[in-house]
Amino acid sequence: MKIIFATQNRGKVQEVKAIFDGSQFEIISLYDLGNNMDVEETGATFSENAFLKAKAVYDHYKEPVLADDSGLMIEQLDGRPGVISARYAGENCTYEDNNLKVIEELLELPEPHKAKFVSTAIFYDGKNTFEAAGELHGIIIKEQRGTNGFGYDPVFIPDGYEKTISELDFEEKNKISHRAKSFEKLKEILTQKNL
Ligand code: ITT
Repeated sequence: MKIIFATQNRGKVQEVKAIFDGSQFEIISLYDLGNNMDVEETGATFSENAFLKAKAVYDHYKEPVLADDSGLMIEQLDGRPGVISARYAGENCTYEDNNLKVIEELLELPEPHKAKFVSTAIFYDGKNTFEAAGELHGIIIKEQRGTNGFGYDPVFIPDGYEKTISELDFEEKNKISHRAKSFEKLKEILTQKNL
């Protein structure tokens, strides 16, 4: 079964394609389709935003769709950046802008800076909606380390590790990440439903 992944984030595409590799589901990204549509994320929750993305892309193609809404939640910042993780330092900001903003906000606060990544993954085919969530717990450090991954990966050390996610290799991140957990669960649901 072909499923369109409703994202403009190449890091997510690489991760989710690897998760579905070898399964009965073939993941096609908006890049593969040459489509740069951007869906406004007006929801108050990860779940609402994931559904908005899935529905917009379904309405366009009338084909089964996957979407992910994800972000970083920092305990000492009352859960920020949260649903606005992608644009925390402002519209059109870079990943580095966001990382520097988070580092600055934590500067005066005592360590450890506990945080978690969360992902809500959604499948939508115009009839069925299936949803699964995943989390990865860790701490935020005051410098950016490593070059792999994307987003806040250079400032996040998962619990049980000494390296940031950007210092881990792709396969390691894709074993432990919030997105790996949510999409593994969703893959399981889709397999059981025999869609
Ligand atoms: P799409 O909406 O097109 O899928 P996006 O990057 O805008 O792409 P989100 O709206 O879900 O995705 O925002 C997620 C942001 O949260 C992302 O841009 C990163 O800043 C951060 N984030 C999510 N998952 C991450 C991960 O695995 N590693 C690092 N940062 C992550």
